[in-house]
Amino acid sequence: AEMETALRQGLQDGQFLLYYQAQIDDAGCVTGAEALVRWQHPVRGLVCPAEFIPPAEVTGLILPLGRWVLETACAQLTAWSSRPATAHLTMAVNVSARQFRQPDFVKQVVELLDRTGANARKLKLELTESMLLDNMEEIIAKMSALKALGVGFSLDDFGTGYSSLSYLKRLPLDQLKIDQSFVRDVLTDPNDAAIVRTIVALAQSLGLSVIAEGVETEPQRDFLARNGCNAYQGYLYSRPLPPEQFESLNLIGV
Ligand code: G
Ligand code: G
Ligand code: MN
Ligand code: NA
Repeated sequence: AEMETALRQGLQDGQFLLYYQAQIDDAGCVTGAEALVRWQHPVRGLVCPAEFIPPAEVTGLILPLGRWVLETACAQLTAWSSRPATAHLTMAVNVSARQFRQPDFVKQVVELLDRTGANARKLKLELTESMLLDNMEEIIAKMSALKALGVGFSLDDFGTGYSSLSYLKRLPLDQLKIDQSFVRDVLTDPNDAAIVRTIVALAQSLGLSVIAEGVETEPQRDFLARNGCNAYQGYLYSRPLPPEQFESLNLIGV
């Protein structure tokens, strides 16, 4: 209850902010960013999402918070579009289960794309496996409606849940995102190496791109590249950064 009050107050007082983590292509260029929410609490300091996303989900405050995240990320996308150095950047936004299940979620996205003037083709929504398990028809309908506008979909934390091939085939996805738990020990744990190869093969057979998260070292990146990964995200390239610092990265090439 204390947390709920604090979250409510935080939303009212504008205590939330977005950090941006670079996404890198095979050539080493920054192609876009993942927006990651932070809570700048007046007393607690900078609070990580692991601490406040779960209670925000339980209390339903994830709905106004999620709307704020999407709107802020879209406004940033529009700002980037207007400058040559950043015009090519895409924006990945995490969407929580409860947020996506709202009956009017598609309408909300349409309205905020309108309001911010963001290019839908540069917006990518990150969904997780667990949230896609029930009500398949409704999920596909929502995803298809957004896809028709140009919005892309990436399946986050991939490999940590359970997705059958036939099930994945039905979803209008664009990308699988290899969970960082598999990337961490990919060079020393043969099981993780096998999982990574399997995810890449799965993505290829479904015609999807594949991004690895949590890439921290050059050898990890090389392993991933050798095994058919197309894109990378992790501390090797950049930590999640406030917008001004993100914009001062070398956005053209590494
Ligand atoms: O930001 P960090 O790098 O600590 O992310 C921790 C977790 O919080 C990740 O699982 C990420 O998906 C989640 N997360 C970060 N930002 C958002 C957000 O805006 N919305 C939702 N639903 N989850 C987020
Ligand atoms: O949405 P998701 O749960 O995937 O969020 C990514 C999380 O991983 C965030 O908490 C982000 O800060 C963290 N992260 C991003 N890159 C790295 C990395 O290279 N190493 C580690 N350990 N964590 C990372
Ligand atoms: Mn994510
Ligand atoms: Na993830």
